[in-house]
Amino acid sequence: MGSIWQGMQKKGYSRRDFLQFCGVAAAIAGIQKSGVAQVVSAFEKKEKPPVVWLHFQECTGCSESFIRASHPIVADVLLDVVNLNYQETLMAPSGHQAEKSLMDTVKNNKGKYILLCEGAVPTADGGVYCMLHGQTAESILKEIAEDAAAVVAWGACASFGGVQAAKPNPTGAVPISKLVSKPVINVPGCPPIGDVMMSVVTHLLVLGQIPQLDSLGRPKEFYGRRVHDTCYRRPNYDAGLFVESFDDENARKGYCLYKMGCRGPVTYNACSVVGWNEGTSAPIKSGHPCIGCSEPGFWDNGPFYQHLAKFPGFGIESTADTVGTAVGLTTLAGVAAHAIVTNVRKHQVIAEVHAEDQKES
Ligand code: FSX
Ligand code: SF4
Ligand code: F3S
Repeated sequence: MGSIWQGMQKKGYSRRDFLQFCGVAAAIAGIQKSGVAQVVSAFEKKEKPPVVWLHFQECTGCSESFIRASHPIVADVLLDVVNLNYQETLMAPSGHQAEKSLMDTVKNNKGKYILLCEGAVPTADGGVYCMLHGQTAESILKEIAEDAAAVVAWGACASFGGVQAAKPNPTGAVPISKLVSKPVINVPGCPPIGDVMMSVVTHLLVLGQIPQLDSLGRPKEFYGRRVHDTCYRRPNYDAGLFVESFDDENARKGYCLYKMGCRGPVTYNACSVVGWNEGTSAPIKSGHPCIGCSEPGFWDNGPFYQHLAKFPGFGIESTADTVGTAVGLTTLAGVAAHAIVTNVRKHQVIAEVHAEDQKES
């Protein structure tokens, strides 16, 4: 473990930081404590795995999320141990130098480099709506993906088309998987969670294999459960305690956002568990309903503030593979039906707890 430690020392990290790095790196790669040595030695491999990161139709929120992953030491070391040979927003070279860097990586590392993609790819009118150094995004993607060891699609756009593919999809935007003839690891969300992104890269580097994926190509480890299944507001849902408008008393009490359009019950993501900014918050924690940003076609599943009619499956054992992601919208009747089957006693108990909390604060 010498060279990582030496590198970190040069950057001013302490021994404690190093030990923290070892533990966190193992944890985010989904490896038991006993696998720490495996993680660190994988990070230390003499041959740094080449990585290229392509940007297509997107807002760069995925890059922003990645570089703000909440384990800065791991992110720092990760950026040190891979050869990030091409990333338009982070790389120093530009123009011909940047192009050369991309093409050299591909030519000299056939079958070894990892391709990370951000954004959807336009296919209408010969693909002219997104061009990089005189070439269409579509032709660049196909060329670079051809010899990649693994292909990752960051965000809703690269995974499912995102906002570009929303109706009427004027540029004919499609996800990466539509144009690439090998399995693509989809890491959706608009944007995806930085720590989840880093974990996926760490998993690829450390284990040298693709993580287990669900039927939509998402790593099961992070997309295996609905936002609703781990939501801290869930007891309120079960008790039929809902926010009725954004500034009402129930909103202040932190009641369930189902009636405000929350898509948590049909959305698979780790927001309630991992969150952003060292787990500080996530949409629901900030008082806004989930808009289902990790699901295909979420921009067209609106209006966002109209609630779902019903949704399949209640148990946390449900996955996208077993229950699907059918979304329907309804009038108040759907909510009334839910309220009727709600456990009334539970409702009273939780309401009392909220009242008690308020008295204390
Ligand atoms: Fe898409 Fe990435 Fe949404 Fe943006 O760049 S997933 S528009 S937040 O972040 O591609
Ligand atoms: Fe949480 Fe939304 Fe489910 Fe309510 S409907 S419990 S706010 S995920
Ligand atoms: Fe997206 Fe819903 Fe999480 S909107 S960020 S999947 S809470």
